[in-house]
Amino acid sequence: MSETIQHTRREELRELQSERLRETVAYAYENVPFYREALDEAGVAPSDIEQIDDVRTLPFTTKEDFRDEYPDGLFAVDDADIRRIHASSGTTGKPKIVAYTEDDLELWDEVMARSMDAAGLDPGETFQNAYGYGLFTGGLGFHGGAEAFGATVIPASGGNTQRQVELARDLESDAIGCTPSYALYFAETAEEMDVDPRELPLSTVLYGAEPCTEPMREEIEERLDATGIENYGLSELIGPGVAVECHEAQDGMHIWEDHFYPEVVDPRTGEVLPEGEEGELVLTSLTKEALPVLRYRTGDLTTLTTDECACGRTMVRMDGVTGRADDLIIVRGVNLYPSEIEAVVLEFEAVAPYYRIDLEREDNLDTLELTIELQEAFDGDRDRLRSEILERLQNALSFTPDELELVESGTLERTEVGKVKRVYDHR
Ligand code: DLL
Repeated sequence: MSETIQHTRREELRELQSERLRETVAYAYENVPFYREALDEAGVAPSDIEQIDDVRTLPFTTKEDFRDEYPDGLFAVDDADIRRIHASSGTTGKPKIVAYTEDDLELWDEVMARSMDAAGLDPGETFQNAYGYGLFTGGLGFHGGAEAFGATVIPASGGNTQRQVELARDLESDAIGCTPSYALYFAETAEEMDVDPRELPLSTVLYGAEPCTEPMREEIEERLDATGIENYGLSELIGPGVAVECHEAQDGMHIWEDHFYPEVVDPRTGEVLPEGEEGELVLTSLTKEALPVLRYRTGDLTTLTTDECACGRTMVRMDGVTGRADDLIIVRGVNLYPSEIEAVVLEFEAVAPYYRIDLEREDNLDTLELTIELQEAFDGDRDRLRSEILERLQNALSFTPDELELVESGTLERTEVGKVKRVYDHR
């Protein structure tokens, strides 16, 4: 882990990326038949790759490729050189199996330790790791990184929330790592236990693994009186540790692009978009051994910027993920992402950060029902609030749900383990 690489001049970084891309493409071509065929078919030889922009000549790798090559068709090393296996948390179809050599695990520790530093943690502080341990990359990814960074790790894993509150209080955890929805559930559980979550020693929440809008972050920060730092990553590339916000600016996540090279493409045409335009994030690993990945279509929608960051780090930043290309809800011709609905409804103070979207099809017509939870303290006029929310949705998104239900605090199901599910498609 070095300060220097994080502050490298961009021209130098490009040189490093170019060199690493040349190596990665040659290595993948040599060791993974899948890539050899894909490159041959695209008419690209490893020797054609000279500098980092040549990445654009490479074919994409997709989620389907991972599924087709299940379980180990994309691995570039012998089984005996694999030290660890993880799997993606996909809810449908076969999981994506990913592998790590010893060097890959070291790399993972390094990028995660960097993330902890960017998040503003200090070595010696106590990190409560409430990401799930197991095949999911969240638990062990944060665990290794926190140890490498020099933190004291509490391997709490997901769930057991009352105990987690006690641990945070009694062991004086300085930071907690968990999904954003779990951070709120944690705060809620503390309140039920008559522990004021704001009084807990926690000063940083390293949240990630699922989308989190700005109002949701504010809610987390307010409820826990802590700084919320967003983390992004995916198993196919390594797990968490691909990108993280810096605590200095909290303004987009720095991508550790000396190891993961980002592009943003038009999700429909695959064309590379200029900086600042929103599209699908595509990532190429530059130093991975067991599982090199060329131009992986993440499905995650975001924007990139190389504008100067207040923290002085020079690495490109990505915006919070607005949605996944496959999360797009199309109802009666209107295209929407759940996060857009979330951002609008959470602007209302009376609304708690719990909602669900139910999609049905009646007589060949799609309908969307939105259920929103009210804050416990709300005792205002519900009908009025309802019409205000409907009006805001219509103005902001040109969309009105077929039904909008406001329910009491505590009604909607909480996610204690794993990723939150907000959209229920019954069509
Ligand atoms: O979720 C890795 C991770 C663990 C990241 C802990 C951050 C913290 P997967 O289970 O493979 O890996 O899921 C990857 O989750 O493609 C995104 O769709 C989503 N995702 C991850 N981080 C964010 C985020 C981990 N900050 C998939 N915002 C990704 C929105 C996120 N979506």
